[in-house]
Amino acid sequence: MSEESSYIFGHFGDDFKWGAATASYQIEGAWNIDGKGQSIWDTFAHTKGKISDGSNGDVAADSYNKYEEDIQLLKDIGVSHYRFSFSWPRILPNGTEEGGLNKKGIEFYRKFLKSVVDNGLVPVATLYHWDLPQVLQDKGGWISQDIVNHFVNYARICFREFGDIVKFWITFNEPTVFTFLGYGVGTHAPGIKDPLNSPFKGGHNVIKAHALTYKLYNDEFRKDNQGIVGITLNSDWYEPKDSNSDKDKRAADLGMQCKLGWFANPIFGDGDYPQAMKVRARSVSAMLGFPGSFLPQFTPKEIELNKGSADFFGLNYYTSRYVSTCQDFSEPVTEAKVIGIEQHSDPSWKQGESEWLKSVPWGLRKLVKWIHSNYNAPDIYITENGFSDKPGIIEDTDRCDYLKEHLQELLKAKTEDGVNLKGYFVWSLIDNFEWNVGYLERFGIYHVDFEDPARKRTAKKSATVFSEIVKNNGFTRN
Ligand code: GBH
Repeated sequence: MSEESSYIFGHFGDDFKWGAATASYQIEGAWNIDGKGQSIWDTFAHTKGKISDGSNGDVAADSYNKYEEDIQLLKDIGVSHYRFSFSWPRILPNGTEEGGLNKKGIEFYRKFLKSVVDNGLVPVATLYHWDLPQVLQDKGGWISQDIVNHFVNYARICFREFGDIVKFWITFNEPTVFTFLGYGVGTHAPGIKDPLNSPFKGGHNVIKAHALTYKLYNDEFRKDNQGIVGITLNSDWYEPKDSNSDKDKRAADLGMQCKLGWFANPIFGDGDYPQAMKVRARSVSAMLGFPGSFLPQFTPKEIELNKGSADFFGLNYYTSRYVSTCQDFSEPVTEAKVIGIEQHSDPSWKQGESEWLKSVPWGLRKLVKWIHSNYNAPDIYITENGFSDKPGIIEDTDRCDYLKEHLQELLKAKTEDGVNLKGYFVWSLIDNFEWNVGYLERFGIYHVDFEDPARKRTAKKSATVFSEIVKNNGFTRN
């Protein structure tokens, strides 16, 4: 089952963008400072038993106060782009403009953005990296129809307040994750367990909100601001367990369609859910006595709006799986069971500190090729890619290998397969609050000491290794 890989030299091209990524709740802290409203992650992390180490993001890496240091770290590694996210409740504590705009929140982000550009860096803003205002969750969150307009209005405020500086926008980070883990499995905020219904209802609203936000930018902002707007989707690569088995091949394809295609096909494909996913949803619904289908339907007008509603494809990639079919619906019902795949991994794959994370560099090359050929060769930015280890590791050899090997595969995808790869953002700039596992798993190329009130940052070995690749814009003989 193993795949061969060779080492190549070469560079990514003159216009390739290098960056590092973070997200508001994972780094900012200042959860109740300067008028910020509560988010679903504040609520969730403050609920006993939800976070493995009992921690929360109240202070996190304290980037609310230390963003200038973070910006210096970006300069130190020589990247040109900083992917960060806006905290919706810091801008709109009550979720909507009628509920009051938080001037101090806007001021904070303007100060931050000014510092980013004054330091010669390009800001890449994610509008939604999971920290929904709690007040909107109290009204149903992503399951409620109303969320669509609330999101578009929030986006309008961000375009209006920051659009002169921010030219690179990502509407959503990983909708499959926040809908499925938040509303299906319940291991992420808001912690709802309803695997057969809510994630797809929520996802439907996410796609509508995304498409309307894209239209909004086109109608009201693009002419003056000249930016680009896209979305970040994540997927594992699914490889047939037995490459000679048609059944396994069908399972792997179904996996790709239901995982990546769920959001990618409406936005980058024909505007609708993938045919295979619609069929699967109907048969699972029938089997489990769910009337009709748990997968909602778009109207023809919505399909038109979805189609082509992104200037680029943001991709987060971490790992891959071998897959075969699965007909098991026993509790707990997982995303894989709903899709109908059984996942397998190879014991030779290097294991991260996160149970789910196994290093499979060739999977990334196959994945971007798949996107290239299925969705008409979009511009692709890798908006996240990274590896976890235990707290306190500075000589992070495994992460160094992971980054080098994944960038090798991307270089092949770009130079040998002709994939339109435009940039790469490492996850993450600094150690941070890793959602339901708190501070137990670390993704930073800079270490953060969470025991230290000063939240001291220290470069790991991977910061140096990554910075060398950035400097060479790839891999050179020397
Ligand atoms: C990204 O998600 C996020 O965008 C980022 O915020 C995060 O810090 C980073 O990755 C590292 O995790 O608990 O076994 O059910 C990556 C995709 C999907 C990976 C959910 C972890 C949970 C697996 N994630 N998955 S499990």
